[in-house]
Amino acid sequence: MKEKILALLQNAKTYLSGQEISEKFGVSRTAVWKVIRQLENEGYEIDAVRNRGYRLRTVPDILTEERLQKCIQTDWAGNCVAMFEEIDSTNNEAKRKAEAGAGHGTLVVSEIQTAGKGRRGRNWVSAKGDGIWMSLILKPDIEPANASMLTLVMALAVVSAIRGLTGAKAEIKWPNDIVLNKKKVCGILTEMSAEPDLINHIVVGVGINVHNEKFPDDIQDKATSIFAETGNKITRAELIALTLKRFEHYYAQFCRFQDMTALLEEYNDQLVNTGREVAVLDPKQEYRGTARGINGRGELMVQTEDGMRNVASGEVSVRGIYGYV
Ligand code: BT5
Repeated sequence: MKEKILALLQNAKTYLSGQEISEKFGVSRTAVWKVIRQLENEGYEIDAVRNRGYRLRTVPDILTEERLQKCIQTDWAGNCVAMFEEIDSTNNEAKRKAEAGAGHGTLVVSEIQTAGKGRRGRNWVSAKGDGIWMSLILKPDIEPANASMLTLVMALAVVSAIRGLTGAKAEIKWPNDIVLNKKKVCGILTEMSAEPDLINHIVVGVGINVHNEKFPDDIQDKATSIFAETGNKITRAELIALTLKRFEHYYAQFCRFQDMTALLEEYNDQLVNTGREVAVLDPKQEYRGTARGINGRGELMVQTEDGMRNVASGEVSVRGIYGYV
């Protein structure tokens, strides 16, 4: 009954009275009212006006396996989707799946993460319904030393997808953040299981804040969402599908040389750090300089008083001297 009433509301051009709905389906008006309440609890916004009836105002952005499968049009990325209502971390689940034999291109998505994680054990805020929390399993034939560059490849894909869907100028903050108006809208976490010269699997985790209107106090100065910056209510399934499509494109380019050579120009065009004063938080010794873009190895080139230094991701963090970027 719920699906039928929903379809009726979706197709209606104007208000539908409770009487009309109850007569159409031969159910009581109380039953209709109960369904309306149920839909509201699921996130549908329904105007109820005396003497006129009900009108559907907004449809929630519900993420389901079927919806994703419909939207995803790729050769291999996301060819198999595992969707969860709740999981500790999609990266952890993807690793478990990869160890159990899941193949290249398998995608894990969850509505909530109870232990979403960033780099070095940091926390990743992953509230329900607000964002995209997903992880892609890769089993590439590349050297383990080149794997960290896949974070940069995914960053290009996310930037391209956000720009494609919203027109907003998303930019990359090297190595693993995407920013909108200099605030963090996405973080990427790449994890690998490998032998000294053989990759078992790689998991590229992507967290994108889509609908969030507020964030916890400790990150609200630097975190943002697509909705907060653009006012656009995009559909998460579409953003996931476009990100995967773009990832396939950039990944093929990356695989040609197993590095960033073929993507250098495009990457540096999207890089927010270029020309900015940065602090390189090297555990051995922190230093400052001016960011000059990445090289073919995906390292950030930083001009310091003592000359150019190439900063490899993984070991260090880079912060803007005058703010987060
Ligand atoms: C990252 O780490 O930015 C990588 C985040 C990857 C998250 C995805 S979600 C799907 C998959 N499954 C996972 O468990 N993880 C991946 P890092 O550069 O270390 O940044 C972490 C820092 O970003 C935190 O310490 C906070 O300061 C901030 N932060 C936490 N949650 C945030 C959010 N939702 N939006 C923006 N910033 C956030």
